[in-house]
Amino acid sequence: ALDRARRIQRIKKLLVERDAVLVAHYYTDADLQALAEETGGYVSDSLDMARFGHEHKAKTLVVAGVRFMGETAKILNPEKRVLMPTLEATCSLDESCPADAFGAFCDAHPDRTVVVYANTSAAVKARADWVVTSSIALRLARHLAARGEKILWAPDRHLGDYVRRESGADILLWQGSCVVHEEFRSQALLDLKKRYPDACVLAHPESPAAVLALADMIGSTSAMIEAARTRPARRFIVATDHGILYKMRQAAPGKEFLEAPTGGHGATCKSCAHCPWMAMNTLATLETVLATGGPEIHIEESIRQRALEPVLRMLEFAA
Ligand code: CIZ
Ligand code: SF4
Repeated sequence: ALDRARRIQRIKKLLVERDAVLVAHYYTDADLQALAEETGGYVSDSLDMARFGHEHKAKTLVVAGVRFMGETAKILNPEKRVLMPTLEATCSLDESCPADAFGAFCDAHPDRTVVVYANTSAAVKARADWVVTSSIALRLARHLAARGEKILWAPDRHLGDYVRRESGADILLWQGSCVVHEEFRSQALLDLKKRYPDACVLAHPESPAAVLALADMIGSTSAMIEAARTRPARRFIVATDHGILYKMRQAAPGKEFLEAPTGGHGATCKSCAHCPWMAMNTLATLETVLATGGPEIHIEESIRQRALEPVLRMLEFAA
């Protein structure tokens, strides 16, 4: 405990010395989220992390999350130094969608507007017409469908399928999925709902359709936190990475949060939903990156410039 306190003090001191600001995702450890909040940094979803990092005056951005979040920060801020506690923190969606294979898929469907999720590499974004996060996915699909555009959607098939069902848009799907949300089990969720009939079920659209069918509310991480705060229920069942509970409890003190049941193949704990890559962000790796100045995110300039267009389009559309 003493070690932890000393480490936190050192990180706070290094953030000041390095003119650095810490931006953390909702799925990272509570310690890191608290540190970001206490040091003038920010905790949010990938869209708001990008916005905050872009608008903040610090010369160095420290991104606690997964690699695509650091890359998005660098795409938007080439003049800033973007550090991450580890570059090994990838994402199963990003990994499912290599740029070469994705480029060939796009080439085979030239009549479709290419929409990629933020959870992709800079090289995949460079091939896209639009980048989206889950907070604006449905709204963008409706917007494009209203203009008569057909969509190629990558990489999350559950999110894409959900957006297709809700919007009625013509969507061709890449077959990626999130290892965390894919683990939620509909039958076990049904059993839990029977045990707690008063509970309100909040689900992230990266979850399978059978899970979404049991949800009272489906939305992005930020929308789920807002629902926890504003819905009258006293008890909630939460189907997304359990890192979000830190912010939910803060936003809705006194309410009770239960984790939606998983298949029991959690990478970091047997039955919890927690992203193994988000879990690589620790106080120790954060301290090291601040002390040593690395690892740092670099993106080839031609790729960065091409990726910047759809990222800016996203920010403008979201505004
Ligand atoms: O599942 C993820 O990685 C999410 C929800 C990212 C985001 O948009 O914040
Ligand atoms: Fe990727 Fe899923 Fe982890 Fe999010 S929770 S970073 S979508 S693997």
